[in-house]
Amino acid sequence: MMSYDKKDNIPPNHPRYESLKLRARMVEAYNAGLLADSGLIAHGRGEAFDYLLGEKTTSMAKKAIEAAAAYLLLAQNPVISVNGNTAALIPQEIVELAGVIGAKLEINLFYRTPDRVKAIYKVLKDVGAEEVLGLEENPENIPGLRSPRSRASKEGVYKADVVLVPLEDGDRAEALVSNGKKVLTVDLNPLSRTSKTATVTIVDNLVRVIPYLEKEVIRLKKVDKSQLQEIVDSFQNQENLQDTLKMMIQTYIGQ
Ligand code: PTJ
Repeated sequence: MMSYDKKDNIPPNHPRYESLKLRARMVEAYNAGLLADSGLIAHGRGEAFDYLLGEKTTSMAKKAIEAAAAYLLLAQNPVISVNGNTAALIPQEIVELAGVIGAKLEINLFYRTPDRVKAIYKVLKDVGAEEVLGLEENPENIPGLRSPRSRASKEGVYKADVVLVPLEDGDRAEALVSNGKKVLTVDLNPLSRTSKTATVTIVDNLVRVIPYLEKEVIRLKKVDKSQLQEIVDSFQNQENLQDTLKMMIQTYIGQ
């Protein structure tokens, strides 16, 4: 296989160094059997939106991250759902975040194959995950869904009150919300059905979000529950999405 995409071949002074490094990581993850082929396409779509964000965490995203941290700290049963893109981009960070919150980790794949589940499980274990759900032979199902994404671990997503689902598909986001769960998502596309459906949408790159979210969780652990509740109550997802979209359009037309 040609090695043009290997991280080592990207000159550090290349103007798109960081973006190309991430791309190379995704190709490696695909070759290692972690990522769905559609995961590469999804990543490319994300890159385009990230370009419009200026590849930085906006003030709107910071607000959404604060709200997500508050939701996670108020939750009785918080769960982090892990797909191929998440495992490829930030395995260590997602495991650390789960530890800081006391959240469960559950593998949930749209393009589910036994080999991909095994590969993702191994990556999470290798970076220190203690328990990883989503491998059960007889899982529960989320009512209203027919794809493999209807799978939900009895001790995980099925009984969760708050679920962090980065790069979620629209049907599942809708089904989770309809089943009474608070859905926190990370999606660079503010127009996606998932973005519009979720309780909190963080429009930012997952690689920037998760370390920032961990810091916010640590900061907000020191404040009392009434303050966390205020953060949650004052967050308006639709308004936040509209402000983000306005910012992207202004970037595009150069204002
Ligand atoms: O691993 P699987 O089998 O569960 O499959 C995962 C993918 C992502 C392939 C699957 O869920 C899928 O097809 O997703 P979609 O419908 O293409 O949606 C992916 C969304 O994530 C798009 O709106 C992208 O803009 C966005 N996105 C891509 N990369 C990132 C991202 N958002 C945040 N950070 C990223 N790095």
